[in-house]
Amino acid sequence: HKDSTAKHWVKPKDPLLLERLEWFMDQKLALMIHWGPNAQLGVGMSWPLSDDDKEWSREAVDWTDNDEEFKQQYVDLNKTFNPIRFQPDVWADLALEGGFKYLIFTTKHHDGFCLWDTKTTDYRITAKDCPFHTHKYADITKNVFNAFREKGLGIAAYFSKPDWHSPYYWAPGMERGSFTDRNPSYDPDEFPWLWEKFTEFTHEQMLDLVSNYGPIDILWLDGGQVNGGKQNIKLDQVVKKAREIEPGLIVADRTIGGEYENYLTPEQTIPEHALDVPWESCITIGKSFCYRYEDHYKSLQEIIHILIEVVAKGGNLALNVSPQPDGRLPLKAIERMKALGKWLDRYGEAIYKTRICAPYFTGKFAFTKKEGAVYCFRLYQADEQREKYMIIPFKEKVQKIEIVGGEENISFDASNEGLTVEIPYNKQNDDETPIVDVFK
Ligand code: FUL
Repeated sequence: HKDSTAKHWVKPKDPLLLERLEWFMDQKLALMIHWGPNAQLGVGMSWPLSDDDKEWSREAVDWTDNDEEFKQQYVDLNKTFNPIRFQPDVWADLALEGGFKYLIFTTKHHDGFCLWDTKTTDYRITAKDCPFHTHKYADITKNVFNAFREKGLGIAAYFSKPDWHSPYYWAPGMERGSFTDRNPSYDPDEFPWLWEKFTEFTHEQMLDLVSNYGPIDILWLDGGQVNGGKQNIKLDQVVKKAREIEPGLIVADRTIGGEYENYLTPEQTIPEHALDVPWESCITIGKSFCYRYEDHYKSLQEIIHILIEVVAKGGNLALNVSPQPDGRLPLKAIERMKALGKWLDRYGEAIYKTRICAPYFTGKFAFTKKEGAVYCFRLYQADEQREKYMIIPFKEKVQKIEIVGGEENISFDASNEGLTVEIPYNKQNDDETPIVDVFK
């Protein structure tokens, strides 16, 4: 499930889509947001409903027996979800300040709860039994998308194809909620009429999002198993219709390979080597994709190093941040987002719109390139002192070397090993924990 490899990627034929993928590769940094009623309990999204082994449902529950009663409590969380401190503009402002270029938002996770005003189900944010339905921002997806779009940020709709709430996803006589695996809980060949219903339902939801919540840049389709093989939801048909509404729509049908996986989406991991196809790693700022009352947040240094490694290997980073049940982003996340934005104000030049450049990533050094310039990051580990002299393992001819953010050229010597540079004292950063030096 986790290993996306470049050989799965199929180059689209549509020139507009290729252009959109270049746009995608320019963006580099997405704010991914997993949110829903589950935030109230501070448990993982959807997975507490599953009987899967702990490894797969790794972020599910760590404090209950995961029994039937608990599952019912989870399902009923829509009746108490009332995020009265949700302010979409504040999220969008923070995203902008943090240097994020596009949003990936969970319109519907596997649990089936819809964060938009869809006619297809009552299990949604705007239905009467959800206390938030009277709020001015009740249509959360619409308000989030509009707020981000107004700030010039790109929009990706995360949409789970598996829908554990849909009656069409369960075989007749089968208890909804007897989750055993990644589903569905029946063989589509045995109940073709039911699968047909499920396919229609899914198409309607996807097309509703594309036609009424657009313009959408990316359809981020989770649940690769629902498409391939028997669980065929005729993605070709729905994508065709979606692209009539939204030409050039990027589709990330995860982990399935083929023409609807326009980019690869490794999860909680960075590929070992640089990949010369479009890709995006989704990585959480804490440990979980969902809001936890106690979570261990990555340090600014870790986040920056992850971003550099991802970009040097040719990918985008989708950094996941999960809002609290009241609608605000957690303070620890806000602090890191702001600090990341500050760092990107200075070094973003070496990140955004760059492409891969050998020797890519060595652990100590990372490289990117743009418009005839090569950028080099010297990454410092947490306990490392800043270096005054270093040998950059770059063997091509260079005319001059600058420190990004500073104007002056610095002196260097080219040898077989690479480029020996000396950092003038006044050009060294004065940050207490050195994170990187960036050369151009
Ligand atoms: C996975 C889901 O099961 C996780 O909960 C999360 O949404 C991640 C991004 O994708 O497949």
